[in-house]
Amino acid sequence: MNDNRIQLIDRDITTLKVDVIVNAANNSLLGGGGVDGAIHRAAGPELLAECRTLKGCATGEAKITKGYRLPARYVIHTVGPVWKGGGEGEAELLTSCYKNSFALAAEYNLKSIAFPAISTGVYGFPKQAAADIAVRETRAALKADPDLEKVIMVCFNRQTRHAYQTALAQK
Ligand code: AR6
Repeated sequence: MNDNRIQLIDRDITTLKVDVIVNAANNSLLGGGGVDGAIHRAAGPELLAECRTLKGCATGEAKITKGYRLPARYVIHTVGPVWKGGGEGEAELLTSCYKNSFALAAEYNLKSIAFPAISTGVYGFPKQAAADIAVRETRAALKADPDLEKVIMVCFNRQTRHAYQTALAQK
C-alpha cells in the first residue's frame, strides 16, 4: 500500500513539477557537476546566492532552499558519502541523507518529493546497495507520514532503474 505512492521516472529531475526536488550536493553547497550542476543551471543564479548563505552542509545532513526558476517549489540539498569501500559508515551516512530529507519535507509540509540516486554517480556508491537504502527509507517515511502523497525516484540510467525495481520487488 505504501509502494503505491512511489514512482520511478527516467526524466531529468529539473523538469519535475513537484513540491521539492532533492539535490545530491557536495559539502560546499556551491554547485558542481552531475545532478547538482543541472539543478543550479535550471534554477538560475538566485539559487547559488541562497546557497552561499547556508555555509555548507555536513555529509549525511540536508538543507532547504527555494526552487527559483525550477518548476519545483523547493530544493533540499543533501550531501551523500563518497564510497570508500563500505567500511567508513557510508551506508549510515546515505541513510541519514534520506531521513533528513524526509524530515525537512515533513517540516515544510511538502507532499511530493523527487530524489536522484544520491551518491551513485561521481561519489561511486554501488547502485543496488544505494537503491535498497533509498527504498527502505522511503517506505519508512511513507508509513510514518500518511500526508506524504508522492515520492519519485529518478532513475536517469538503466542500471539505476533496474536497481530500484529490484529493491521494490523485495518486501
Ligand atoms: N536528473 C536526475 N538524475 C541525474 C541528473 C539529472 N539531471 N544528472 C545526473 N543524474 P551525481 P553524486 C544522476 O554524480 O554521486 C556533483 O559534482 C546520475 O546519473 O550527480 O552524489 C556534486 O557537486 C546518478 O544516478 O551525484 C558532488 O560533488 C545520480 O544522479 C558530487 O557530484 C547522482 O550522480 C555528488 O556525487
